[in-house]
Amino acid sequence: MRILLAGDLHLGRSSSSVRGDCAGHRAADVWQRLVDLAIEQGIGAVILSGDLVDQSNRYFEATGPLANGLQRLAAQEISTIAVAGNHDYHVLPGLAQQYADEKHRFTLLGQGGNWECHPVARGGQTVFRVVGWSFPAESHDRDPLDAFPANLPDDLPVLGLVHGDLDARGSRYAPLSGAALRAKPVAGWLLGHIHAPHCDSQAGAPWLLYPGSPQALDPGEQGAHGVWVAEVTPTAITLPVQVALSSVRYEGVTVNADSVADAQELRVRLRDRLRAEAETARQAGGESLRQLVVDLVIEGAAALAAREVDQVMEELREARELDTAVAVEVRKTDNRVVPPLDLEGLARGKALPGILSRLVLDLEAGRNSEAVERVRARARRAVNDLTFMSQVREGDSESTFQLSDDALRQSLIQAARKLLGSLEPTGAADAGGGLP
Ligand SMILES: [Mn+2]
Repeated sequence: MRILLAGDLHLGRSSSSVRGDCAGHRAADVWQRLVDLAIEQGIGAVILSGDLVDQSNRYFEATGPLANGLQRLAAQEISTIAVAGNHDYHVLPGLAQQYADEKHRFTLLGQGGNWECHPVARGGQTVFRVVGWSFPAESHDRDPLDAFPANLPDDLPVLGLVHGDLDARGSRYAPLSGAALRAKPVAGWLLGHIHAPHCDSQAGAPWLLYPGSPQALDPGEQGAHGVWVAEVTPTAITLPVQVALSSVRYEGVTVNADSVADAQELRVRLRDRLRAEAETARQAGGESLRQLVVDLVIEGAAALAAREVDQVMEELREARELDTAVAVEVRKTDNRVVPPLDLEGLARGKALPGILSRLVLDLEAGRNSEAVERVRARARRAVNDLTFMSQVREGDSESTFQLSDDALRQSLIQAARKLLGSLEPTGAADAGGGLP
């Protein structure tokens, strides 16, 4: 029997930061595509690892599509088995009562945080078992495995099913120990909670799968998103294989502008790169993929004024039709292009270019000169001020701007190099000659 594995649907949500109509990009849309796939591929059971519904306030948006999909699956004798996550611990038990009938064939396992083992049958014969645990409350700060059942029947393969935070000690969302998961007598673990897909397998231990949200929902969740298919044999459950289903893919793209001579050459280089990215995304994303959302970084040393680069970036962000394999939307750009500079030469001067060049050289070499210390303290203060203002405005003590010492140093180098490149050529006359 082939089984379909998924989690973190978050029905009620849709992909964020996508321009225009959200049709096709809603979690409800990917759920319909999941159901289509399960029927097309003759799947025996659909297993879902929690956070099916985004929040109780999405109840009305979520329940229609959920019931419809369950009915379409049930009509093909496909059962759906799920556990609850931290987002739907309060909504799912009610829905499970409603959808337990033959018309929906929906089973919620492990209610109230009590492990439950459930047989999955096909044609009247039990093929494998699912052992699952549901979130009993909004948060849960202990490892659910502490209460894992001691005696599981071992005549058939078992799939473990739980929503929680893998190897994140101190997490409020069911911290799971990877070592403990691998020590359990199951064929594999279907996990939920982390939206980026990740499959991990070690010889002699059950595989661990975070299927990821089938629809990419947030720019932080890069890569191909979809569902996973595994085969249940009499003795095992094979390593799951991803089937891409998301209509949106988020990606970070870094383009090097080294030796680009003018704005037109930069446009060509960016267009070629985005075309290549779109083609790669299309090949990995299958027929469902409609849109590639790109966060673009452009770096390198080029004899282009910063404002010329900024101008091209703005054109890209506003472009509606890029001639690519799938539609590309440039969501965000970061201009890190610096002018090619003779820093050593400039550093011999006494005026501003000389001072800035010495600062850049010290920062790049990791030397803690007096100037470096002063600039770093100023920058650190500015970051702290931003954090303070954000906390006051949002009343949220968690919204701090995390900036490591290294990231701060890199930002200062960027800023100083950009400033150097924007100085008038008269400043450059200060270079090298040691003029008074
Ligand atoms: Mn969750």
